[in-house]
Amino acid sequence: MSKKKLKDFFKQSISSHIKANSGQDVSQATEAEVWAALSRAIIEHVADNWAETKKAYDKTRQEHYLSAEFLVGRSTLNNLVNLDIYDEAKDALKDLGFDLTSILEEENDAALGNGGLGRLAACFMDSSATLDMPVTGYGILYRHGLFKQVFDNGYQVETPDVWMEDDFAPVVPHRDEKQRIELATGDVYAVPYDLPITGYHTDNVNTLRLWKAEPLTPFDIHDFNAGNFQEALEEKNQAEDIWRVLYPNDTTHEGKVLRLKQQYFFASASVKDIIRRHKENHGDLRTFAEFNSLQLNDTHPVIAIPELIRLFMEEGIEFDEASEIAKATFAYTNHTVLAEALEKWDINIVKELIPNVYSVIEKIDAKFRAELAEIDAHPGKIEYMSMIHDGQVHMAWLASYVSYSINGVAQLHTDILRKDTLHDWEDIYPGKINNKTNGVTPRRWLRNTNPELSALITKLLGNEDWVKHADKLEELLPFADDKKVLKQFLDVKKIKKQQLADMVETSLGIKVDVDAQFDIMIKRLHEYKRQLLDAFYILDLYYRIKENPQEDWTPRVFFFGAKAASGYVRAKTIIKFINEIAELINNDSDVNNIIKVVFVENYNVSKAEVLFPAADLSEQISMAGKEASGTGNMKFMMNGALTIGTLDGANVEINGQVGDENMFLFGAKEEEIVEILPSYDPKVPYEKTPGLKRVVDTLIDGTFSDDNQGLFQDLYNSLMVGDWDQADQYYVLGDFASYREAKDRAAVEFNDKETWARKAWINISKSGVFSSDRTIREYVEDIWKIEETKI
Ligand code: 7GP
Repeated sequence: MSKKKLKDFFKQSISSHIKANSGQDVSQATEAEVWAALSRAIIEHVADNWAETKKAYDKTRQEHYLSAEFLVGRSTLNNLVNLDIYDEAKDALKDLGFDLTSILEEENDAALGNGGLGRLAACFMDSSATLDMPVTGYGILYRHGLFKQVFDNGYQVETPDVWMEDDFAPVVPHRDEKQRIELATGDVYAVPYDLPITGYHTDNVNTLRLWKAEPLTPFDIHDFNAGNFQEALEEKNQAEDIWRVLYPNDTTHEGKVLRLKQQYFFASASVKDIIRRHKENHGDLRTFAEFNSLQLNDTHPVIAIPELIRLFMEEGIEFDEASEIAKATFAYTNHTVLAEALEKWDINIVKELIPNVYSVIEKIDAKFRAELAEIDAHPGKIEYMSMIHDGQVHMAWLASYVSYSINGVAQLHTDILRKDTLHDWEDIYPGKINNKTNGVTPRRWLRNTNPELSALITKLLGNEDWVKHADKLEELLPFADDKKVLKQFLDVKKIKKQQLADMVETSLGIKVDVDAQFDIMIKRLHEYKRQLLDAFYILDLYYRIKENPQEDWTPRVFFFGAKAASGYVRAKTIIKFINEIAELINNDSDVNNIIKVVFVENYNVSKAEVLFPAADLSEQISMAGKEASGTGNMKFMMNGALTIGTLDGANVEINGQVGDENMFLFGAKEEEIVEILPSYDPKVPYEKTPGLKRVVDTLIDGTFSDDNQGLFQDLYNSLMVGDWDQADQYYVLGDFASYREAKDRAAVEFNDKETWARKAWINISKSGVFSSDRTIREYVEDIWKIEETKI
């Protein structure tokens, strides 16, 4: 289509969608209505290709990515750039009297995920489509995504995320493809809503299929006519509870049941959908594994395994054959070695909610035990590794047994899975565990969030090929010695810092100096990630500046963004502690012209898009061995920030790319931690590291107030009281001295702008391997065995 035709198409399509939706002329429409109409126009624009893509994929071997989370964020800008129709849409809107940039601001984030694992799934969707790979995502269309965080007197308060109250225009329902889901509490329908996933400069349009639950009957007419309105709606409410909220609080029995219900609901609906398509396209169920593979994104969808076997048995296939098909179909990704994240379900909950599925799990368990007995495995080992023991169903073990592939998400993480978390599986099934180091999509995280840096890169490389072939970024390396280019990079960085500064000033009323070093830590709040270590550093720095105000301190702004799980009290205490430190520092005129602390409220994908490009220093400071990979580390690197980090997760691989001289490494290594912890006494660094006692004691000496709730005392105790496996189990005090040395050094080095820019430039040049395109190619070749299927 010519540019003129495209623009006319958008004008016409947007106008008629608005008319159809509101009965009004486009000139009367609100910006939110225009955004919705634009979303529909995009769907209209891709509809034919979308249908054709589905057809093409149905003829070939396909991958199905099952995930309880897809943290997609906004879609519209991404679609416009991918489809190469940004300018036409912009011009069309201009003619209609609207400004595209402000229309795009109307889009709410689809926050259908918590953090790393969910955002990774979204990046994988983008890369799969871009590479023309037959991959379909399956998840849940949560009515309320991850909670909205507000701060009240520095405390995190959770409020509902009302992102789709006015409907969600970018998805289309397929009611004819609904599935009936069998639950002991009453069957429900699963209705699919499809989000088109465009790829960068390709005609293929992939699908993210998100399920909503509906009651079998809309309401009970007899109850209603009898005046029992509540009762009449009970079935409807029960069904809607299933998709009401991402991760209901599962500390109660009811919460646990609901969560298992969600998992089974979307796993069953997806498996049924995949079986339906297979039968329609290939007829014979026995060829299922030849044409389909299902990737389990952590343990949440693992219940799909017994469900698939159960459905095959319903079709007359014997258990043994059905389970062999399952073994050739499923692959499992592990995203964390934290013990509490390896999901287990009480037998009774599973039995009561999905009795027919439970009996299949029993069969799998028996088969597994028999197979292990045959190879003379130790009975104790068999018991430990079995799916059902200690009154619980062990989802990670179920996945590990049945899946033909188990993968970790960075080399170090995979090594730890092999030698530790899953070492029994590695013994018995050597080769099953493999590594797929994470990646991030350079479309969203560089091209679209940092158009200024992208333009510079494109100018230097002569074209935009790097957006699809991120390895080409390496050709930027020679410019590391080009002073003019480094100056241009610094100019871009300043623009991005100004944009963040503006956001912070508007939303929080805090003014920051864009010439200061922007030191940013954004990720979920967890003790192992050690936001507390950063907080202690900042507080220590505050005291040092107070003592020596005339020293030549580098101006710095410390940014945080983090949500804590609503039931995770200690994480919420850390948020309060940081907010207290921010209050103290930002209001102290002795220091607030040198340092400031900004805790960005309600950190989400859209805020991340402003934060990553503005960073000078990227905080990746987890205790070594705990962060499976990290993906924020990669987004910072691509945008030219230097990493301060431990040798953990993918930091190890970043270090492999840029070398020690282009990042700030500190802290105990994973193999050292293993040696140190058994005899570690946090009181030793507490007493011996100058300045450390002073900051730790602020938790109990009245410097800060938690309104007498004992929260800070508990945080203090977590560091200082108990044996090695209780006190400071994330080695915050142990690593403090080394962290302070590294961060002080990073502050001094920042003053040499050109050297800093050179190092940042090397980081950008070396970031290509962290494109999720590379990751997806590895999944495709080693696990999925699917082929590029271009329409
Ligand atoms: C995260 C890991 O913590 C992070 O290191 C990794 O980069 C990311 O997955 C993607 O692989 N894990 C989770 O989000 C997670 O385990 C628990 O969620 C349900």
